[in-house]
Amino acid sequence: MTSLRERLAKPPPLWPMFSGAVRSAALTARIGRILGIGFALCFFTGLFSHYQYGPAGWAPVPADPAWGFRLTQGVHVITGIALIPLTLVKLWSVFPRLFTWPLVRNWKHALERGSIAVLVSSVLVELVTGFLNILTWYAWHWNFVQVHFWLAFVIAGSILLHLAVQWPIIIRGLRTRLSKRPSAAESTPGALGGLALPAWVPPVKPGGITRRGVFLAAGAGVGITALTTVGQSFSPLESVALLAPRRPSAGPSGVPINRTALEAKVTRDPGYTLLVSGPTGQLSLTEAQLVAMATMERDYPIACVEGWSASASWTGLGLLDLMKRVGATADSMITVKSLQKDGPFRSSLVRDDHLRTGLLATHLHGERISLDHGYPLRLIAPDRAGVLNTKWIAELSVQ
Ligand SMILES: Nc1nc2c(c(=O)[nH]1)N[C@H]1C(S)=C(S)[C@@H](COP(=O)(O)O)O[C@H]1N2
Ligand SMILES: [Mo]
Repeated sequence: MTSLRERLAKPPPLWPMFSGAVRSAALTARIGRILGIGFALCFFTGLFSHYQYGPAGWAPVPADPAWGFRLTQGVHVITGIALIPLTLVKLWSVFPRLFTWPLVRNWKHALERGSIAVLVSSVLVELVTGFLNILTWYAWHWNFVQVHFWLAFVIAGSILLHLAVQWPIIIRGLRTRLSKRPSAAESTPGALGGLALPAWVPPVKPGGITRRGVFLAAGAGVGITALTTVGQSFSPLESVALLAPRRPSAGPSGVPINRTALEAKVTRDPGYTLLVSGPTGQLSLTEAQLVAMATMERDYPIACVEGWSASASWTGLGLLDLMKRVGATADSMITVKSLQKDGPFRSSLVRDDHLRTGLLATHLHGERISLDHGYPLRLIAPDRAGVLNTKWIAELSVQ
């Protein structure tokens, strides 16, 4: 009779064994380094865009440069997409470690494995739901923005913990040449953790893809995904934006539509008037009056939180100029309400530099604005998330 202890010393008969010579600490550490840089870029651009999405009352609202949000949100989404193949390659490179035997050696090892489980699952949820969000497919009932935001901190914390725990192996891996022929001890799951090899580990099989080959293939994968999506916000590359959910020039007046009038249940109203109210009075303006007052021209891009963006040139009325006629000042807070009856984006608040620079647009690229772009009147401000640039304005009021 073999004791339980002896039986547990060896993995069960059908337990997966990995004997390839490609995976190694040198490869994993290098992929990890790029992944770390990618996550940092994605995290900080995401934080900034989150702030612009719902700015804290005490902090100033940036409005300069006009393309600021376009850049940060564009980088956030492109790095997020590029992180998907890179994460998969990283997971592939350490995959055999899932099957190290014994599964758990001691409480410290259990804790380490637990923290990896948290890291991997939160990264996968974040990347997959983020990607579905870009495709505007909300296949869940919870609030995407809140979950995406808080999960990012769980990931950041788990990455720092992971770095701290693995630091000696990472440093050793980075110091080992990628092209160096791996020894048996270097290329097995146990060896990745710096352990001596038990006798049951199969010998290394020669041949197959090299470490350098994996590294180049991963680089090509990331490069191709980035190149074929960056065109959704960088128009010179629009023609190769094969994987991008949106093209920056596909839509009325050469600008994409986020939500159409039909989706928002907004129709043309011949009797339309804009209601403007403030501390010193009320104004009611017809469409003809608004168009007659529209003399200001501005080049402000539209940049959606879902990643696409497009340059656009608008004509309209200065928001602050109009609001001053009902007693607003540059320090006021303005509520913009849409004709849209329901939906999360039917109103927004404007203050600070957005109030001073914002435009109530009647024309886009010299044409009367289309119903889908917010006819008869829409808000557009520089360096501001698309979602806050309310379309089909019905009412403006000073808070
Ligand atoms: N009333 C209203 N305004 C809205 C929206 C909306 O759903 N309803 N969508 C916003 C979003 S998410 C974006 S990205 C921009 C896009 O403007 P566009 O459709 O003219 O390109 O409009 C914003 N304004
Ligand atoms: Mo958007």
